[in-house]
Amino acid sequence: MISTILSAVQAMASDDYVGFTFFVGCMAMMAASAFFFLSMGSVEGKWKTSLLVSGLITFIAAVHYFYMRDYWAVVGESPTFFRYVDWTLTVPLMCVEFYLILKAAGAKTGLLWKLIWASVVMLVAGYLGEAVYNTGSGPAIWGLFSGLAYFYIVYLIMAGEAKQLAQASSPAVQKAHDILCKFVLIGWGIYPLGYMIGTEGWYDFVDGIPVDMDVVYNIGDAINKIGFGLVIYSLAVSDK
Ligand SMILES: *C/C=C(C)/C=C/C=C(C)/C=C/C1=C(C)CCCC1(C)C
Repeated sequence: MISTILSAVQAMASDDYVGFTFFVGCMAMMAASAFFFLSMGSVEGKWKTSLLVSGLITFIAAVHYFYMRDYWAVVGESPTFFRYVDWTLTVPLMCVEFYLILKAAGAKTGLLWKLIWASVVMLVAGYLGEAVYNTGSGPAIWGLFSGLAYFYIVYLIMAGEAKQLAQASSPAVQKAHDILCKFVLIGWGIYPLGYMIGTEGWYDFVDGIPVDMDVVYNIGDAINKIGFGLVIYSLAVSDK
């Protein structure tokens, strides 16, 4: 596998933005993981698990990025399968982050499961639209289902149960919750854009956008996975 990687690196074309962002993604996710894991030693005990989860999110992504980079270099197609396995592991862990910071205010595992189930529905529907029913109106229909689950998550954290818990939390937790909400609302909003660009059967207005779906997904992952972790990190160092 190493030799495959090396020969693929040598062969990477200078305009291969997908290959390039996969490569940078590997490094960024690894560096972020090292940072989050090593920071665990310098924060209060109550924040250690949150930082551990931040590190796991970027670490799981790093491993998948190595596979995806390789797959793209060798097969030359979008690594849809690895992409969705990665998301199915990391997005529920991002839901765990919400639960962990709100636990002191009384968050119950029921809320956690709602978030996790909604994220699984969102991702399974997205996978079906991208990889299984990816012709005709399939992508639009499954994309809609996926979008509904996404908005349910947005509702839970910005207006529903999680929001109420955040309001009953310390100012530092409240602030972190607000920023994480913005990541979900704006940062996660990058993904449906990539989906529309990359999946046949979507509206024509995105067809002309000269960016590859995987570049959009890779930028989204870097912003959201590392960004989420940094919000948790700054909460952990500011709230003793
Ligand atoms: C680290 C990975 C993250 C945060 C992935 C998030 C993915 C999404 C929010 C995907 C959402 C989608 C829709 C809302 C509709 C179209 C299909 C998806 C799966 C791209």
